[in-house]
Amino acid sequence: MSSWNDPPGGFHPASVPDYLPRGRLAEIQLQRLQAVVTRAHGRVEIFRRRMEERGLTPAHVRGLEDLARLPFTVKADLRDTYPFGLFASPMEDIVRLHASSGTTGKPIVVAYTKADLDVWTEVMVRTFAACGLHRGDVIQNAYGYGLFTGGLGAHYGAEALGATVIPISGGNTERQLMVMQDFGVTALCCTPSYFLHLLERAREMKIDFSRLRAGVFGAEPWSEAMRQRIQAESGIKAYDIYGLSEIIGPGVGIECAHQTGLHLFEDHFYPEIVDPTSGEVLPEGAEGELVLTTLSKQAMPMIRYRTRDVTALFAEPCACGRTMRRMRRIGRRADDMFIIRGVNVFPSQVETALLQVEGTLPHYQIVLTREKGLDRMEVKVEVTREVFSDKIRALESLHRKLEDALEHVLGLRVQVTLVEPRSLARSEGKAKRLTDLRNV
Ligand code: DLL
Repeated sequence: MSSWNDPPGGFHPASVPDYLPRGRLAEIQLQRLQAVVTRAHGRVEIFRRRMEERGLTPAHVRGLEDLARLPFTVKADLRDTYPFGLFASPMEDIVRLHASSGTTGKPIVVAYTKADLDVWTEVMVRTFAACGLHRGDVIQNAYGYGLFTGGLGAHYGAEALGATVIPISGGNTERQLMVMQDFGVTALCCTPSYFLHLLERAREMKIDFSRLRAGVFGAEPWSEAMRQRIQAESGIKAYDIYGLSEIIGPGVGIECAHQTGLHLFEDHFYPEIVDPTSGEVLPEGAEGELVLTTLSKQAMPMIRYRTRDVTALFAEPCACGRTMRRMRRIGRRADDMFIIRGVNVFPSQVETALLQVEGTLPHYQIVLTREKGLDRMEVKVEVTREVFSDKIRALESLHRKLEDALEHVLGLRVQVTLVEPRSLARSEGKAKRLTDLRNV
């Protein structure tokens, strides 16, 4: 029998949960929801207490619509119960811990049983398959190995797919490029910002990685404009992968070949969209905060976890045949908005505006300062080598175009500073593009 890790041709969709009829999927979801609520209620004190405060028991979950009655879980819950307070399995059953940065000095800790790791591997296999990868592919995994979930999460999935995995982890750009060329790498996993950096160095070093055909890029927001730029410059197909430590790590959602939204692995992670302020569930298609419930996690079930990531869900069938609902790419977080002179600004808007203008590189920094009580926003953006060596008039014209593009998108005139190519810091992991110096 064929399975999802066979090369195309032997591929048989019916054997993959991604193609389950919606009715059957809903049955599985409800069964798993009831089991996970029972588990969390029986084993996680804070969840049981919140249920009791609402007069609820697991028996109240009779349909998927009852999920909306359950209490939310938020990042602060992980901090307040640090390190192991939300675990629903005894320590002997926990085979892996990961950690991610929290809102204070301490990280948040997440745990996995053997069965949880198997689910994680399964969703990552399905992720790679959606990107058209299979046995015979050579996958370079440049997500960081260690407490970050990106490295090991992608690693075990790629191995189970039957691909050849290169566990190179993040950093050491020259070695990354050498390996990519010499080992005939066909797919690369890393953050989109790190790929831009690799691309730039490859050009300088005259490295050819013409066998590379896919990038599995995520762990940070990136715009559609950025994708177009990456694809045009590299000739590869750039897929958006989404996930978060609290839910499992990478492997919560992935784009298919049609690149029209990320399919969510709904048989394991149940999505809702809520109003970020009131918490009220919003109708399908509405933009709001993504809330996820893990349907099969044992060690650390998350019931209605508020991701703070802003998106929208849609259920129209996709041309790829997958029945799993899609979410729009995450352009922004509910909490990354800043206000300049009364205008709300999201970093993603800045990226979109900058990439509309020819002659700039996709490397930028937003700096917020306050002088005599007045907020100032400056956008530093790298120009291409060609523009940089151009006449002053060309630079002036580019400068004006960028300020106009930003004003058009933001509704605000901000200062643009053109900087030399390669003068802004590059990241090996998640990019940090905003510096707020207003209250220092
Ligand atoms: O970033 C897991 C991951 C690893 C995802 C590798 C994809 C690839 P955390 O460090 O816990 O986990 O960060 C999770 O990163 O809530 C989003 O705000 C952001 N994020 C992750 N993927 C995307 C994406 C990993 N594709 C947080 N687009 C999430 C936008 C993303 N934001």
